Amino acid sequence: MQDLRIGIIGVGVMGADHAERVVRRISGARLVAISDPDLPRATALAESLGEIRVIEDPLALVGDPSVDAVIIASPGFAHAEQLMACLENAKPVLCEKPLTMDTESSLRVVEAEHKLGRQLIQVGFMRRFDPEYAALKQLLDSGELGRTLLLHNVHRNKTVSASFRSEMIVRDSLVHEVDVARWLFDDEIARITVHAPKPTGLVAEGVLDPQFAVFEMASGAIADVEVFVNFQVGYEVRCEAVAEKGSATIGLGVDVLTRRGGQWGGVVPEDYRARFGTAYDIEVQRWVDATARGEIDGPTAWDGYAAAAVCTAGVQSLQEGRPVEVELARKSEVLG
Ligand code: ISE
Repeated sequence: MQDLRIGIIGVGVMGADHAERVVRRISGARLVAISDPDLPRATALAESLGEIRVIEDPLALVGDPSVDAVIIASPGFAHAEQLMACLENAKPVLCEKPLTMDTESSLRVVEAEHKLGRQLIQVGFMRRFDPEYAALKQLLDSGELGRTLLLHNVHRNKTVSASFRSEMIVRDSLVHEVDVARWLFDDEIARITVHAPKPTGLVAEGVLDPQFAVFEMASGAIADVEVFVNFQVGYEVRCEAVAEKGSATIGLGVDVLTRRGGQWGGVVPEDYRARFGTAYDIEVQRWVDATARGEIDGPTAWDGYAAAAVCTAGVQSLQEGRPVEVELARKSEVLG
């Protein structure tokens, strides 16, 4: 079996992390090309990782015959065009979240893939591959705790760049918990309310951080999420599921407890690369293995579309200060 020849579009923080991952930790795959508008950055990365081509135009990378499959790690606004190019060239693609920035373009991507009659798109909702989340999902699905009624989620970043505005907190950060809730409950989110509590004074005027979201699932279950992207301390992601006969919590960060200098404690990871490093490794390895079989093995384009629809309603809720119904096409009508 030939190695899968991978091209990566966008080598900022996440794309560079994936490039290193593919080169050093993933079997059955080889990084052959990268593309980024910041040419010096792309060139430096390519040189540091070995014999990797830099292809300036991302669409040329997709069409290049030396590339079998693509990882998209460019900013969300570029995804729609790049995903369409992957579909036109029949190239399997692992696309970082969000699938696209709005519901309409996400639905167009779902429809275009459906027309091809073959699933080529997997969305990078990496929490599904984190061993703790996977164990939580297995426990809830086993029915041991009875039916799951509530989810309490916490999602905190140490800091984000100054360009990260209120809407991005919904589309770029909260979107992870949108997927977690849909996945753990195996249900759609019918209604979303995003509250803007008193904002931290440590961000620019007008940025609504933290945010507190409530998802009402179609079945009536509820999930709440605190998203706080300028928490200052470090990266913290937790989820507690409350079920009929018990609760289960993951992400407590109690890996190694130390005692020294009259104090005890552990380490709060700096960012998602540290916290979800294993999840990313598992995600990419499983995507590579599934691609070799002509399949995908993770969140689908539909999952990306559903998350985009929830986030669109979430942004509206944040702006209008009221609960907003999620408008989702009927899956059976779109996918037959
Ligand atoms: C970033 O894009 C991620 O995906 C991280 O997991 C999330 O914590 C962060 O808020 C996003 O900006």
